[in-house]
Amino acid sequence: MRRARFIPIGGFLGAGKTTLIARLARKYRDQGLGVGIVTNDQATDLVDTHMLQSEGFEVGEVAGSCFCCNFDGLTAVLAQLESRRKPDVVLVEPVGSCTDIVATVVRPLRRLYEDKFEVTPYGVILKPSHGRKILRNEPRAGFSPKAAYIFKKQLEEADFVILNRIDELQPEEVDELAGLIAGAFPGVPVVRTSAKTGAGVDAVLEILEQQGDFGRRVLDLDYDIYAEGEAELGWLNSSLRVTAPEPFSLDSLSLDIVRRMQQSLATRAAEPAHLKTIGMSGDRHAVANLVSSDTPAVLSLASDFQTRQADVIVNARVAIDPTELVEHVQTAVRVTCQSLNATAEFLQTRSFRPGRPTPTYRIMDAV
Ligand SMILES: Nc1nc2c(ncn2[C@@H]2O[C@H](COP(=O)(O)OP(=O)(O)O)[C@@H](O)[C@H]2O)c(=O)[nH]1
Ligand SMILES: [Mg+2]
Repeated sequence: MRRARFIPIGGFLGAGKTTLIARLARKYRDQGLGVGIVTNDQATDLVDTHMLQSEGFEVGEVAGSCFCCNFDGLTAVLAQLESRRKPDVVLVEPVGSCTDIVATVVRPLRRLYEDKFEVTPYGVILKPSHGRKILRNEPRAGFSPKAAYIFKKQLEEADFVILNRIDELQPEEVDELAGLIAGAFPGVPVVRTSAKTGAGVDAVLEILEQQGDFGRRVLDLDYDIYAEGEAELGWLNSSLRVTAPEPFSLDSLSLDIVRRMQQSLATRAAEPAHLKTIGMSGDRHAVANLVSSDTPAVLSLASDFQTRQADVIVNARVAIDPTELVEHVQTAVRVTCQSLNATAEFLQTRSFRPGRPTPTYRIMDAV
């Protein structure tokens, strides 16, 4: 029986996983292949899922727990995708604060589902904004040493590292980052990409074709530090509805919420790992993102649309108390809506610190 290719793409929060997955998915679709995508989050209401669905992809979502701790949730979603239209490739995005993916996802899948899936080499994206400081071991990298520990462990288990966002970097900055990666993880192939422009994405496709002894970098991981590092992040998913008597800009709504959050979090010196919003009105979508305190908020998907009603989802992962994070979101939404002469009704808000990871499987020996 033909096996589907299972393609995990890892990396820290805001590294560019969803953007790269969307690019790879388009390439595979253009080749005539059936594509499935699996997203993952600790809670429901995930911007990534809506964004990928808006591009017409088949997306399955594991919500409420990470794959590593809910391996059966992952295989159930894989089965659903298969029953809809058997995909040739399945692109899979683990939660950006998770690590130990090789032992808890790649190896169990290889061992238990060998007849169904061929697991490709595991690529992990390096996020330059935080990565430069963390790999230089700077004392103020934006996150605590425990969160920086997770960031480094994610890269350590990669079969290849994807040095992303080269469109934003000078050539010497790219070289410096490649040197830092080579110093910290000797011998690991590094691919330089821009998921935004598409540069280097063909090189990723080539590596994914390779067969060999991949998925072998199993981590020596201290789960106490890992759990504490993850729990330092406040997590929030909110859904809300915005209405106004006169049309307002869907793009301004999505971007201004993120901008205002960036400003207010800066007053608390709370480092954002990733803030994102999606504004949805009919089949129109606007997506805004912020990936660190020292980079600007961007409108990554423009709708150029004016509307009187929009559904909005806000996802925030920030080094701050989750209760306080709720206040920042509510204030940013309220002030943004006032400026657009609109009102917001919050439908659902979940905010929490991720719990201690307890993997379903952890396979340490070679598969
Ligand atoms: N300039 C630039 N922006 C990127 C690139 N890759 C991703 N982004 C942006 O970075 C933000 C976070 O990307 P996303 O794919 O959601 O990250 P994820 O959290 O790892 O899934 C979005 O605004 C993307 O548009 C890139 O190569 N260059
Ligand atoms: Mg994502």
